[in-house]
Amino acid sequence: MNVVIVIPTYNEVKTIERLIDGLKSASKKFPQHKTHLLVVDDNSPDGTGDVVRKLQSRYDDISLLTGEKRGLGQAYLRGMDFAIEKLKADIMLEIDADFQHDPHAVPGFIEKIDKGYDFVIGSRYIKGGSIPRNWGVNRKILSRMGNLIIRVSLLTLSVHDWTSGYRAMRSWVYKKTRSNLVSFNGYTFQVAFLYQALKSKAKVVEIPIHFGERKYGESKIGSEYVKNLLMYLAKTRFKETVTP
Ligand SMILES: Nc1nc2c(ncn2[C@@H]2O[C@H](COP(=O)(O)OP(=O)(O)OP(=O)(O)O)[C@@H](O)[C@H]2O)c(=O)[nH]1
Ligand SMILES: [Mg+2]
Repeated sequence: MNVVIVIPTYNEVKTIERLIDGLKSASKKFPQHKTHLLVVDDNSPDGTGDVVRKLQSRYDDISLLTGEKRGLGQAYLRGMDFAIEKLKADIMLEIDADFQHDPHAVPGFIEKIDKGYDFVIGSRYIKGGSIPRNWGVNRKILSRMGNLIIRVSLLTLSVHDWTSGYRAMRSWVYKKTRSNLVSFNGYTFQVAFLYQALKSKAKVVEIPIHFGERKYGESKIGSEYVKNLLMYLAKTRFKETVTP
C-alpha cells in the first residue's frame, strides 16, 4: 500500500533535515509498503522549504507543498488532499516537524494498520506514554485538563489523547469525514478529525509515545486554540443533544 507521511512545517529549519533522515531510515522497517514524505510548508521565512528542496536531490519520494500560512488545520487539509489525489495514499501519517515525535516510532503505527486498525493515535496519556518532564505546571495542567474536558464533552472516555499530532489513518477515514473538517483552521482540526473518525466507525487504537521537549524553534500554539476548542465542544454537544 502507499503510505504518505504528511509533515506540516512553519519555521522548523533546525529540525526538518534530521526528521526526514529519521523517517527515511524508519520506513525501511516496513518494506511491504511504499513510503512517500510530503512536507506542507507555509512559506516559512526561515528557509525550511529550501532545506526540503535540497533533500529532494538526496532522496526520492519527497514532495513539498508550499502556500500561505492559514493554520495547522488548513495545512493538513491541503496536504491530505494532495496525498490522496496526487500520491494515491492508502495510509496517511501525521507527525510534527520539531522532533518532539520520534520518527523511529513510525513502524509501530504501521504495524497496527497492518493488523486491521483504521486510525492509530500516538498517545501520551496511556501506560508507557509520556510528556516532557520540564513542561511548566500550566502546560501540564492545560494538556491534561484539556483532554479530560474533551473526553467528557464528547462522551468518549475510551480515547485518552485527543490532541496528539502523531497519528496514522487509512485514507478512507479522511475521505469520509473531509466535508465536516473543511472549516477548521487551527489545532481543533485534530480533535474534530478524531471525533468524526469515531462516528464513522473507524477502528481506533492508541499506542504509547514519548512526547519530547521542543529544543529548537518556537511553539505555534496560541491562546485562540483554547477558545476555538471550547467553542467546538460546546457546539458539538449542543448539536448532538438537540439531534442525537
Ligand atoms: N504548515 C503549517 N504548519 C504548522 C502551522 N502551525 C503549526 N505547524 C506545524 O505543526 C507542528 C505542530 O506545531 P507545534 O507548534 O510544534 O505544536 P505543539 O507541538 O503542540 O507545541 P510545542 O510543544 O510548543 O511545540 C509543527 O511541525 C509546526 O511547524 C501552520 O500554520 N502551518
Ligand atoms: Mg511541537
